[in-house]
Amino acid sequence: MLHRRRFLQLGSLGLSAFSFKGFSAAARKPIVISTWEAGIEANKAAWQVLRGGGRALDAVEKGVMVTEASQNCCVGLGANPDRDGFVTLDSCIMDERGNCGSVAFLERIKHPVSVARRVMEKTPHVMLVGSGAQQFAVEQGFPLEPVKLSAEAEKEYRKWLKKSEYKPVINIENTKQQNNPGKPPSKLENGSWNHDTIGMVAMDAAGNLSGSCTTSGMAFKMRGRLGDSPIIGAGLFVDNEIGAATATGQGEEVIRICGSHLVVELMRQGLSPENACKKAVERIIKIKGPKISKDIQVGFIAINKQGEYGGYCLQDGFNFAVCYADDKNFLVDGKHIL
Ligand code: SD4
Repeated sequence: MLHRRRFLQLGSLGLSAFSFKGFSAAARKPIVISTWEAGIEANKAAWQVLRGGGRALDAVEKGVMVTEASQNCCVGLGANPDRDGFVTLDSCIMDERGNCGSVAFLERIKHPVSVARRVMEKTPHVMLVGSGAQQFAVEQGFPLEPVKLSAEAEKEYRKWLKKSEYKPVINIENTKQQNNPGKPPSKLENGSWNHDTIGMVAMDAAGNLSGSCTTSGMAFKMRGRLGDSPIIGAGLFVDNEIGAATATGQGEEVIRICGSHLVVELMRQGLSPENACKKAVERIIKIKGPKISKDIQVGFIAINKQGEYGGYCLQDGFNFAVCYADDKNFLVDGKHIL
């Protein structure tokens, strides 16, 4: 009662949204953030869950399903294949109780994030891969989709086959965009984005956090290659006491530093989401030393229990979508170091 009266007094002075010693402002919630411009559409679906008082876990599943179903987003079955011509998908999900599920190297399933959720809820395990993951998905009632590349992926793959050069470069956006810092990234000449992942973290009205991450991985990758996205602690991490983080970019670099877990631990030490993401990017630079190159991109995004959000990346060209009201769903350019 005392608290409420004090809050009302402060509110009448127009001072409700601030903090000082001994009195902290109410957290901004619900809130959802997600990687890249496809995050805008994904956030809309997540917001429908959150605005109705729904659970963050449902929001982060529904949100990224939009991207998985989109044909030109380079995330789901419409995305670029591996170097042998097969689309293989990786995904994970984590809730406020530390429950998590993951699938990797999954073929012919439209919504890997939902299979990851079933792994979390229906099995005693965290991760299923390859044909075992597919078998589980089918047993759970997910239909097997035809083995067929989307028209765009087919075109790109044929182009790639001409040289078959194994030189994976992830998330380096086109020069046009790099010459226009601050402008939203432009699509590549073929109309698609040069990224293959969506990571999403959210806090619901009850103050609970969850996250999801889903990808087709690096285009024309070696068959069987996995990145960070399905790996809990690398591509995604949630700690309901502190915050949640997710990653995109060159998965190998993210795995090396347990990126998303690192971001959450840095927030535990008191860093803001943006500064925690920045420190994680700096760690990658430190580890790579002189081997750091303009061909590597990594971006992190994070939220904390106060509903503060932030992101940071290695180099120009990364952005993320932030949504915390019906009329607030916008893109933020990631600050960068290189
Ligand atoms: C991976 N991190 O497979 C993913 C790729 C990515 O936008 O983020 N692409 O390494």
